[in-house]
Amino acid sequence: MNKVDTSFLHKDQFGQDFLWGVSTAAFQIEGAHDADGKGSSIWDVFTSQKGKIKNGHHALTACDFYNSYQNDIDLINELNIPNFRFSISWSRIMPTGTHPVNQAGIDYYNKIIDSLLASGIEPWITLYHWDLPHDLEVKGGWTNRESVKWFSEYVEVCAQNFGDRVKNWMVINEPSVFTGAGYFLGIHAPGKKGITNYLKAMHHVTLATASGAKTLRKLIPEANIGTTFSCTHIEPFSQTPKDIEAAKRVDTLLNRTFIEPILGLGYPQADLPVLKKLNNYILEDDLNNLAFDFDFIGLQCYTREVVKSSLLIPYIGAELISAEKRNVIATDMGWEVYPPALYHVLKKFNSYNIKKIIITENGAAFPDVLQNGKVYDIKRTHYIQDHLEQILKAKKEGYNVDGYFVWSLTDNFEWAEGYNARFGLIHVDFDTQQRTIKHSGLWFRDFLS
Ligand code: GCO
Repeated sequence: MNKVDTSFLHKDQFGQDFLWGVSTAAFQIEGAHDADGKGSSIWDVFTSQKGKIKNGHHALTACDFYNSYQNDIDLINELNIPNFRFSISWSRIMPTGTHPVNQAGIDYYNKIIDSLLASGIEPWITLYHWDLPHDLEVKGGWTNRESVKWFSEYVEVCAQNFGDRVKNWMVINEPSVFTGAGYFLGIHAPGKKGITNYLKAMHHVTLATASGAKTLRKLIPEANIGTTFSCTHIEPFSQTPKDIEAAKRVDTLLNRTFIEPILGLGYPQADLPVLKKLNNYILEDDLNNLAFDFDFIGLQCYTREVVKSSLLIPYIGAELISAEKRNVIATDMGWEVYPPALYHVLKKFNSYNIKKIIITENGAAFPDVLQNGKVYDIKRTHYIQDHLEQILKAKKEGYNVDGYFVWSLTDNFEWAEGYNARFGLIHVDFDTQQRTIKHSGLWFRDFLS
């Protein structure tokens, strides 16, 4: 394709120091599910269970990044992307989740890091992107308070082996999503359900976030340490007091419950009474061990949710009115395309005392049109452009935002959706592993040139 029109939008408008990147996650791209000593993760087990993943998809191979990483790093370079976010597979580094370390796993990530640096691309590591070692789940996983210790030991191994070259770290990815989906609803790994599992996991993950960050700070004093949160702009379905109150409860759960404790504000129990049940699991010293002074917070905003009061939904008394029911434009994930959500989220999180905010994920799943060896995905291009416009709007109004990472580099394994949702700037033919840069990737390349 020829050079794409980027005249109306260019990276210079965001400032010289604005960070541009692309994000991925180990389980979604690596494949090589048992290569070179890797242990099973909860997602290896969950995807092997019938009926859990749409169309029976699994990630045994995924994008085969484990073997084709150099090719994909070359593609990152071709797209002019200076920062690459990837996660470490805990069970590659520590197959049982605790010592001993698997040196082949360390060697693999050293190759990734060294190849990125040799290509002039800055590595950004996410330490936990949902793939808990299965052997730890057998011991209760995140519902076991020991998980805080297990995680800190794993972080220590990563810091010791990669901290000499990797300066940018994210501790946990989207705690609200993996605890909610994996320990309350049972629709993600490990498939647990119920409020007790959920609240135990919530508290232990929050403790682990601070503990892991402290471990990084101790071992890599100059590191740029952050952690990431899913966040969604929440609006009431109507202006009735019931719907407004319901929207506040959903906002508390989805946007405040995990971030406020690490900012030293404690759990927002006053605005979501069910959180008072956390007191059953909070030990006396815990409240002093929930906070950490992060260098940045990663926000991952894709859409907005519209909320209606509902007595039928326990604990929260609210229901989300889907994009489909509201007859609005949506992505293949069923998420409304609503770019102002990003502006509102930036405005909201600027009200907290946060040093730097980076959009560590934003992107869209739409079907790709393949024609004559090219991939047309103009909807994805427009989605990215429209969200960048919202960032510019926020910046012009004085709100801090310091970077933007597209989700994702290539189409990949989209958890319970399998490969049905394509988020990549680069198309993957999963039968041949052939990569093809999409229109959106070419636009982003020229936007960054
Ligand atoms: C998340 C995860 C990613 C997803 C992406 C699209 O935010 O849920 O970090 O792994 O694949 O967000 O859903």
